[in-house]
Amino acid sequence: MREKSKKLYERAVKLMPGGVNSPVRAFRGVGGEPVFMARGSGARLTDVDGNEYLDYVMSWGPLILGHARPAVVEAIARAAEKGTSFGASTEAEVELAAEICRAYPSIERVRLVNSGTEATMSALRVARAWTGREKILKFEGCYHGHADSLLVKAGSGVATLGLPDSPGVPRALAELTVTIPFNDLKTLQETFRLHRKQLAAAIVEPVVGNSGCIPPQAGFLDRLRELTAEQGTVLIFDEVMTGFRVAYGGAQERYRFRPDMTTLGKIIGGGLPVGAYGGSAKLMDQVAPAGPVYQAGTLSGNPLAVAAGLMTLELLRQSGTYEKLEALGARLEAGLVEAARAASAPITISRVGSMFTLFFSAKPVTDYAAAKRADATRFGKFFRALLDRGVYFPPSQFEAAFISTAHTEADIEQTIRAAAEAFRHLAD
Ligand code: KE4
Repeated sequence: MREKSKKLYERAVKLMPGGVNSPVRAFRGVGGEPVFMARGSGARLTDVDGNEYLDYVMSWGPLILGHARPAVVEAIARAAEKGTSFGASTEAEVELAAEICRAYPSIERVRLVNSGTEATMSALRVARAWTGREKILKFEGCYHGHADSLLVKAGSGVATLGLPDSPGVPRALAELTVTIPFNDLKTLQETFRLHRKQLAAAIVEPVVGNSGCIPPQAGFLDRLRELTAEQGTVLIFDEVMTGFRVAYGGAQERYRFRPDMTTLGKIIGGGLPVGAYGGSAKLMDQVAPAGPVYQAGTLSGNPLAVAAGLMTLELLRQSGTYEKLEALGARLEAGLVEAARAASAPITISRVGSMFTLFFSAKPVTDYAAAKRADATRFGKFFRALLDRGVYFPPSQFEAAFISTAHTEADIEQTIRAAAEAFRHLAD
C-alpha cells in the first residue's frame, strides 16, 4: 500500500531527527509511519506509491488556492528566470508590503522575513524594546513558532511564571513568559493585576489553530484589547495562520479589532517561505536600519517567494472567494456531524470559515485543557481510517484542517462519505 514511503522513512530516520524536517509530519500523534508525498494538484496529493488523497492539511495553511495553482507556478517561474535572489531591494517586495498594509489598516510598516517563527520572535523584540519591559504573556495551546521565549508552558498554577517547554530553553528566559488559558476572562484579569504594567507584550492566536481550532469566546479579545491598552502592553495578533484565511483582512477584519502588532506567514508566501511582522510606524521604525532594534535576513523578501505571495493574494481578491470557502466549510461541518451522529461517534466540530478541527469530544472545546481531554487515540484511528479511504486530515488532534478554493462540492461529498465509513469502521 505504501511500500516506497516505508523505505524512504527507513532511510530518512538515519539522516534527519525523527526522519522529518518538522515534528508534526512524523505522524507521532496518530500512530504509524508518515506518508511521503510526490506531488500535489488542486485539492489532491499523490504519495510516492501513487496513492491519491483529498488534502485537508494544505501544507498547514499556506495553500488556500490548492496545490500547484497554474498562475502561482507561472509567477514563480517568471521570477526565477530573472534570478532567485539579489540580496538587494526589489519592486515586488514593495508591492507585497503595500498590499499587506492596505489589507491590514493596523499595519503602517511591515518587515518581511522567512517564517512565522522569525516574525513572532522579532515582534516580541520590538515590543520589549518599545516598552522597556521584559515579561510577555501568551496563552496555553497557542503556538507561535519555536523561539525560546515562546516554547514555554504554564508554570505550576496559572498566571505564574513559565517553565521551559523544551530542553535548551534557559529557565531565566522561560520565567519571563507568563502563560494562561485562552478564553479565561477571570485569569486574564488576575494576570494583568498580578503583573500590572510589567508585561511588554501579549501575543495571541485570535482564532487558535494550534490546539486544534478554538474560536475566541464573546468578550475575551475585547477584554484583552482593553487591558493591554490600559497598561501599555503591546497586543500582538499572531495571524500567521488566520491571516488571509478567516477573512482577507484576517481575524482583525472578521472580529473588527486593531492590534498593536500583527504577525503573518503561510498564505502570504503562497507555499514558499515568507513571514512578516508589522504595526504602527512609531513601533516599527525602531527596527534597523530605521532604529536600533536589530533584525535581518539573507533571503527576506525573496523574489520567488514574494512572487508566489503576490499572485496568491491577487487571486484571493477575486469576488466570491471567501463566500465559497465558507459554504464549503459549512457543508463539510454539517456532513461530518451527521455522519458521526449516524455512527454514534461523540465528536464536536470547531470551525471558523475554512479552518476547522474535528475533536473526539462530546463537549465543545473552548481551551487547551478541553482539547487535551478529547480522545486523541480515537482521532488517530479515525485519521488512519480516512487515510485508507483517500482523505488526508492533519495527523494530530491538536491541529487545524484547511479547505482550499480548489476543493469542489463533489470533493466535500466524497469526504463526508469517507468519514461516514471511517466512523462505522471505528464503531466495529
Ligand atoms: P513557522 O515558523 O512554522 O513558519 O510558523 C510558526 C507559526 C507561528 N504562528 C502560528 C499561529 C503558527 O500556526 C505557526 C506554525 N504552524 C504550524 C502548524 N500548526 C506549522 C507546521 C509545522 O510546525 O510543521
